[in-house]
Amino acid sequence: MRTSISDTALRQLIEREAQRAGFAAVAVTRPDAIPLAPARLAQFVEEGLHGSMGWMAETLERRAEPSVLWPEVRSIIVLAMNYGPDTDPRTLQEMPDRAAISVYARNRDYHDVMKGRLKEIAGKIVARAGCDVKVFVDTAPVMEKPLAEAAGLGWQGKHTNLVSREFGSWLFLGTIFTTAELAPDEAEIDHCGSCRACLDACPTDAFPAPYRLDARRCISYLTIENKGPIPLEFRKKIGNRIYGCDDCLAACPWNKFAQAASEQKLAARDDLRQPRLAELLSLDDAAFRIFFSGSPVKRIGRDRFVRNVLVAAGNSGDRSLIAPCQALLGDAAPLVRGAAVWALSRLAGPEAVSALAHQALKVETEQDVIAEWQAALTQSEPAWTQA
Ligand code: B12
Repeated sequence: MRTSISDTALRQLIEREAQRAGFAAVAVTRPDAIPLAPARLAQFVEEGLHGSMGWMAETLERRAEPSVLWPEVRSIIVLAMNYGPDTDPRTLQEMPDRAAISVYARNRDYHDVMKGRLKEIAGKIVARAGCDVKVFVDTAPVMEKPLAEAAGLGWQGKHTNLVSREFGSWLFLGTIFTTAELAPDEAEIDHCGSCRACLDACPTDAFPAPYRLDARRCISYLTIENKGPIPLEFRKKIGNRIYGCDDCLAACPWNKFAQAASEQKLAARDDLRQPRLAELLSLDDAAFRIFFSGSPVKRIGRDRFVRNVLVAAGNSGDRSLIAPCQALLGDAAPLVRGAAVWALSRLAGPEAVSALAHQALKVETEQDVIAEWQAALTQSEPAWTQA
């Protein structure tokens, strides 16, 4: 039941509360404002571009149309939080003994930071307007980017993420669905022009065309969503990126207007700015959980994380990492053992690799790890001998 608050007063309340909660921008759209999204999402899934993210296919219908997710929804309030970095994340690529954790994951999990605040704002809206609300950040079947574009917060750039003229490519998105009828804002238009900086910046050629991403090739997917071994063709290209990737975002010229995040919980934790690979390689499950407590990194678990660090170690050319990589050959997780084999094949000489293989293959039973050894033994030249 709607109480007597005027539309203007409700709008003012939403803007005031969003600002108080630390959101950089807020705007409103209608549930039927993204008519092109269902077909595009369906095409994405039909072409298999979502890879192993089976939940994208399972939630297709309600994800594509907000009114299928919640038939009573009348308005969608889209909120954006700035997480702009204070330095260019690409500078880390020149430090091969260090790990690059993508900007979004260098402090608290943004889901946790945003969800509580969205609920507070939603609570205030309910108290004043007597409407129903639902709050979503990231994990719900909601197409946040096209909704944000329709609300006018920015446009979906060629890298497919929302770009803002005020905050560049560094915004997190969240939504409040409500049964209240709110006047919608005007959609933003595309300001990418002929620029293709983000497309050219991708280390793994993950964009089959502008505005389309093949998640299976995206380093973010490969290091976070992908549960198995990282396909060989991408390992060298991943460099030292151990959790997510910022290259397409960081290349965006609109970042010249971006501002460093003022939100302390989203500004980088000092020890996650450029952590040493050597230290990360030594994390066991307990140490991993403590080090990444409250961080989004925690959700991939220690084994997948160490797999990623081993790929970066293999790319480092740093022979002081041979010993910690070798220690992981006996790890309980086949995923870790396999990645350790690859790292050593890039760091140690052929004689050392062949001696290690001889020992390991006497006891190894996992097919994936055996295949890694076979590949390591047939590799003609280890990386450290190359220019
Ligand atoms: C699945 C997912 C991923 C997947 C797939 C990414 C993708 N592009 O789909 C992976 C794991 C790869 C990923 C990576 C990242 N993600 Co992500 N991800 C999501 C999630 C959960 C769903 C996105 C989705 O619906 N994808 C399906 C595709 C079909 O939708 P789409 O990208 O909007 O596709 C559109 C275009 O293809 C377009 N299109 C197609 N053809 C054409 C043609 C023309 C001419 C035009 C104009 C458009 C167009 O139409 C489609 C529909 O709008 C959202 C959260 C959410 N619930 O929305 C976060 C989200 C998109 N991710 C986010 C972030 C921060 C990231 C990373 C930057 C993290 C990192 N640093 O590693 C990277 C960026 C990689 C990239 N370039 O996309 C933020 C983006 C914020 C923003 N400003 O846009 C979101 C919104 C989470 C959040 N709540 O803030 N992510």
